[in-house]
Amino acid sequence: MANKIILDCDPGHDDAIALILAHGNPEIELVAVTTVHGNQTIEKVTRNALAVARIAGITGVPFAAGAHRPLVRTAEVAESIHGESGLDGPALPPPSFDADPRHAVDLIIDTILASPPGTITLVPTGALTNIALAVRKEPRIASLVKEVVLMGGGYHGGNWSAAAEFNIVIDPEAAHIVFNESWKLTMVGLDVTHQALATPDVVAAIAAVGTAPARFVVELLDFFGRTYRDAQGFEHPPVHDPCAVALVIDPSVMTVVKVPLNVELTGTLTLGMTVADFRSTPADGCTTHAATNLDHAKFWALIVDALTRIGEPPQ
Ligand SMILES: [Ca+2]
Repeated sequence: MANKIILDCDPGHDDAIALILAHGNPEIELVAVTTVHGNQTIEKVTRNALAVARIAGITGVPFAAGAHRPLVRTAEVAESIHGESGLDGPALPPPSFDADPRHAVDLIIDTILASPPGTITLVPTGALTNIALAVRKEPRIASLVKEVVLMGGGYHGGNWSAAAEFNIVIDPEAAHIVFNESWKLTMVGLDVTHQALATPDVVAAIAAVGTAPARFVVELLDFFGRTYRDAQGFEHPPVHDPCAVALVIDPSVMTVVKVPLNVELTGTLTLGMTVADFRSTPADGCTTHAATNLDHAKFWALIVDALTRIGEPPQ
């Protein structure tokens, strides 16, 4: 039986690839897509999500816009990485359907309450604002979801500060709520995603699929590669967000360890740091996990496989 997921995202080049992977992989049933401020404004990332839906041929799945800013902090976007549109590089078609009229928080809650307990996995790949608001509005979802598998954080270091990763540091209070809930949570952080590099052989394998969605991904990776080289000194870009989807598809794609995790809210140098306590065996009540090592070949094979299955969707 396919894993039902709600993808809560801020497309974003790597979010777009996460969406394509979730749609194209038969182990995943995409039951809702929600958007959150982050890589760009909520208006832009929602438009981008709908454009990706059209390119990838995603239909019959509700898409809803969520929080336009963090719980406490001023909104901050990642234009240096994702450009003015949030998805610079390829041409973006107008959407083929409208966003769901509900707020993302309500779509998340409605979807979980309408599903059998333990069947929905939340996959956040942006700031955790919507997820935090959802569990505050409807606390029952904490025990009703199967688990939370999120892209964000990292125990070795940051990318938006020395200590903190972008998704966490732009809304650290929301992340603190989500990391301290009772649900099973797995942090797919920079420790793993910085291994998910789109090397030239990877880009060639995607290009060889030869379809419009594959060309779209190649154009995304071309822009993303340039900004990651210029802004962060990477030779090849780390493609973060599909790693979280890949873990839901196939746990053998990475190593995961149970470890106490928390989010720093008061550090002057370490705000938004995800602190992992590796000193001893976690207590029985520990529900947090961290991904550590990625199988690079297996991960990228999933992306190529998803694109192959998607083929040429009718436009
Ligand atoms: Ca993202």
